[in-house]
Amino acid sequence: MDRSSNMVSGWAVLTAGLFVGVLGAARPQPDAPALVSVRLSEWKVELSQQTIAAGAVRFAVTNAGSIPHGFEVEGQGLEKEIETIQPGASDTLSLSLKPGSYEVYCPVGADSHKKLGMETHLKVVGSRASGSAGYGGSAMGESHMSEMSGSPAVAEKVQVIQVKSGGPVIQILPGPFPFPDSAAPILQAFGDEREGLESQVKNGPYSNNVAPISGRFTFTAWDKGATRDSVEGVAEFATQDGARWKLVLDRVQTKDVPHHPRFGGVILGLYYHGATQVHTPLVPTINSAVALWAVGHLYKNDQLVTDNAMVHVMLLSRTRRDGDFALACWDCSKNKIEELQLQILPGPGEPKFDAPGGFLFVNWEKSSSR
Ligand SMILES: [Cu+2]
Repeated sequence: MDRSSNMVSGWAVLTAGLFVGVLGAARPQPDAPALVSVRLSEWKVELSQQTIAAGAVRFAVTNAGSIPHGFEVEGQGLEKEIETIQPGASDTLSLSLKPGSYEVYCPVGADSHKKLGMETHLKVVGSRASGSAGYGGSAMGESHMSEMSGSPAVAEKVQVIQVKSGGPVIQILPGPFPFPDSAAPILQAFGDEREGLESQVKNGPYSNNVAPISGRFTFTAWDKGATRDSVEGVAEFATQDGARWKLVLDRVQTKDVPHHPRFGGVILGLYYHGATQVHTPLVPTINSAVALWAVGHLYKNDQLVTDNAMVHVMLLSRTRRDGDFALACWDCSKNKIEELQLQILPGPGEPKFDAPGGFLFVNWEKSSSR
């Protein structure tokens, strides 16, 4: 009797195993948790399966990226996350999930990682008997969707922005960053990049020390995704010492640095800096209509200074108040997007510019785009 019941249950397990095997779910026994492997990287969350059966589930989460990431499951009244995972490390999260749709994402940086694409969905279906037909259908739906989002037709959708400077023009001079205490805990997470950044706390380019100047800047930027972004534009301004500078944008910079991804050179619509852990926290938390990294030709009083000027441009939510143009907020992300920033540094190995701090940093406070 014992033997026959073992045979029956053994057969049942084998049958169930075959059954779910066909469906692609890793559930060797009805009560064993479903296992979902999760791979985190910049900037996506990949699941080994997008649909699982209701009940116990175990997420085995690996951070395959180069900066710390987190993992959160949210939906059907549930919201569970695990502690931040360092690059190369793994962790697990065990949950019991009811049927329904769940959002699965990286919560790091007040959702900045999520907005950059670290978000996907998990569908939890009811009992296997009733869910089997829908299971295959939805799994196909999901894979079809992911194919579509990676297809060349979608990737080649070109976004372009034209930006024109306007409003008061200020030159930003070296000085202390006014929110060092807010930036300090974020800097902790920056690893190797932290040391260089900490020197900017005291004398960084992002200060309240500003001088009114004059000038203009117009450019066009094309965001074609991870590659083939491009820029075109010219800035001309006279600094507080009377020197006349001209910058001609040449091409985008594409090299990613772990905490400083460049998104192919141009990115339209980005929530970053400050508390987000994306790019230096020695800039307040902002929203940008466009951010770009480029190489340009720089002239001073009509003489070529360099063909390798390192340029960072943003059209961002206002960070400074009218009047003295002091930095007005640590979280400036809700302010109107009309501040145009131009930062120019010497190329690698080149001498500092003949300007205060050796860099050029100019803001146009009421700029526009189309
Ligand atoms: Cu993340």
